[in-house]
Amino acid sequence: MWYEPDMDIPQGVLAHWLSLARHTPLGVICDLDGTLLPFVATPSESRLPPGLAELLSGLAALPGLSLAIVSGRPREDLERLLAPVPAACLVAEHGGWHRRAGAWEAAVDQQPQDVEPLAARLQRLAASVPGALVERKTWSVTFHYRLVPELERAALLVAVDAVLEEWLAQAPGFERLDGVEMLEVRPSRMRKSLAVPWLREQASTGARLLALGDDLTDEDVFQALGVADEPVLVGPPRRSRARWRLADPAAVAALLGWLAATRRGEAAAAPPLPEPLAVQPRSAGSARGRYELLVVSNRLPDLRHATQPREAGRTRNVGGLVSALEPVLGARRGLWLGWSGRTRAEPEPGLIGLDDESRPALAWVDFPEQWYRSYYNGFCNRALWPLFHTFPQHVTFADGEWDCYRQVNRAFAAAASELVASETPVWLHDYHLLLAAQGLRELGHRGPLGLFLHIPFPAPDLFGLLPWAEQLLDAMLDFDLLGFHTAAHVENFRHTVGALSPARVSDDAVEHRGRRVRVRAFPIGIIPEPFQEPAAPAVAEEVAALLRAIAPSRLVLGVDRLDYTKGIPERLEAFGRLLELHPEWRGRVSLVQISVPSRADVPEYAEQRRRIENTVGRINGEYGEAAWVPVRYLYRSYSHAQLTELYRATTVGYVTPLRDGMNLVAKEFIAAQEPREPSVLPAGGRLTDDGHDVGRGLPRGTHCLPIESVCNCLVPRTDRTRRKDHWK
Ligand code: ADQ
Repeated sequence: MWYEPDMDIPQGVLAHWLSLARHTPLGVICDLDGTLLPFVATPSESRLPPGLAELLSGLAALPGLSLAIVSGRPREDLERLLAPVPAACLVAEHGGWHRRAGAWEAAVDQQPQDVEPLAARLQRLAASVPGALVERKTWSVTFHYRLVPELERAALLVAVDAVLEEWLAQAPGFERLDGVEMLEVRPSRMRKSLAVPWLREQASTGARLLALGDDLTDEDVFQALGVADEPVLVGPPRRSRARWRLADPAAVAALLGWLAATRRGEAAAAPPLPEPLAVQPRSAGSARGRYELLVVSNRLPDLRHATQPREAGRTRNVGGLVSALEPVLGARRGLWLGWSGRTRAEPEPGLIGLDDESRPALAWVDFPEQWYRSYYNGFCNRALWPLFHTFPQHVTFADGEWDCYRQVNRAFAAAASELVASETPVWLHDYHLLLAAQGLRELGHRGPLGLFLHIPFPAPDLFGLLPWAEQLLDAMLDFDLLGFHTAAHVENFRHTVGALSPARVSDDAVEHRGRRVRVRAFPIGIIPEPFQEPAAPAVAEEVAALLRAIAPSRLVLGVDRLDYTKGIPERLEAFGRLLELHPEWRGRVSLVQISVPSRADVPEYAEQRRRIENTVGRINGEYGEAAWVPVRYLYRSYSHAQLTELYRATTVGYVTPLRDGMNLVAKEFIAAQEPREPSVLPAGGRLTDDGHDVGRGLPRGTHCLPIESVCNCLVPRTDRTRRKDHWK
């Protein structure tokens, strides 16, 4: 079943599909047999009807859209069937081959003859039973039994099982796959999901994917998709990773036709949309009660980049916060809710998406563009962020942005209360969600509510600059537990409550409206082990190449999100000053500054970027020589494996935030060091006894790091082992 012309399509569902249909770049991955074409008696009898060929050609020709037809069939079959659609990319043999612009490329390193002995044995079996058919592909062999009479099937399959079992026992690189009235033996690495990163690359950055498939081999594709993509199961309902369902190939053709018409700007009276399968939009009632802990953060961890399509297990997210939270979420049957990272033109948020197959289980909403502008770029990042980091000169207050912040917090509260029962603990994160406890209480939430603030909490005089200071503070006191990084932030909060609220402040709590709100410092840490693993050869070589490029210089390394709180221009200036005051280091030391792009559409961040680039240019112009570039500035993201290797190869780690909640780079840097031969992290003399302040850098108002500390660290590596006081 799908939404029939005479059925009411919920507005949310329609808006959701319209936003996908209009997205650019868009990738469409469509399975062939059972999805695009109905099954016929033997594969050779399949034909592409002229109407469908025309539809696909039209689709593939649309700007900003890439179409891939994915199949288990051999290349020749796809070439024959899809000849009328030359613009389609083809993926044959379950991802083993892909064709773009007429040329085939192999994705598998097995030798074609590896499977030959098995094919020969299956041929002998097939020869003895009418209707059985063996299909030989480059690296795999398929046994079809659709035409074998029912009575003879059982015996035949017992014999086939025995042959396969024996053969697979001595061929560890291969696996058996049971399809619809066929089974296949193929290299384990060969999966349709290989098409996902491939098509994503074709479609280019920011692509969303629509994937349609009917059988178990398509589940690989669904699994490899990200939260911004849409998997559609074709056929009767079953347990699937897909979030939507269409009845049959006719429904698929109707959907693709609607998609093409929508992109061309033609109006369609009755969109033939799929019905939701795993997603329980808005009613999310089926999820309620299933989870015992809900984590809410503004942004979900990035599924799309973290997906490992070849991994046999479930979809897995990577990253520090995810690694830290996954065990907690796993042990407590937890769910993580956040913004998908996608925006939509419509003024309402998208449906709540739910993927309980991923680890951790994820729920998400798409934001209207207006929310992104007014709430995220607006109130969060132009009011709260600079104010809480004590940069009043960057603060902008706007009534409309505050209203939007309240609206988004209410929406997060509403989504949370749809997803979990009212007794469930909810753990919210960061300055984006300061009002969410109030929203949840209004909706009758009775379970414990906690908030962890990842950024500093300011002193009362600064907090009091907010025109809505009392309202914000009052809403924060609806939490049961408020966590901050440091005791100083806790103190600031207590003083602010004392100054701006009638609540009673006691030792480690605030009493308000008959409730007790606990307020504590929980300095965030990292999980050090991943930063201690040896690098894979490719990663080691990449970093070695960078080192060769700056050789014979020593490496001073800065790694940050590009943010004015991180003190990047100040650090560059300090490095320039080092070269000015200590000419003996010219040609012998290089600063590599890696800045991951961040909030680039907020004017203060664009300005910060310009300032950094100008400073880099000036220093290089002033001191650079033909064979030596003083500062290498890399405006991009690196994997944690690459960063780890860089942290190790560095002479001096250069961490100089002007203000920070904690600073994970400093901790990662320390965790990555080889204890017997460590690099140095000058801490500006601000280490606390418990080490939590490591790398917090500058005293207030200082705009230049004491460069002597960097100079002192540029000693030969062997001497450094004796200077552990610099980094310990
Ligand atoms: P951030 O402001 O993002 O975090 P930080 O604590 O330094 O600051 O964490 C940055 C993370 O991004 C680190 O894990 C680092 O490896 C990664 N990163 C930085 N540059 C990168 C690059 N070029 N490529 C890839 N990864 C990069 C906020 C607060 C902090 C607080 C943390 C945790 O602002 O004060 O410590 O949350 O609570």
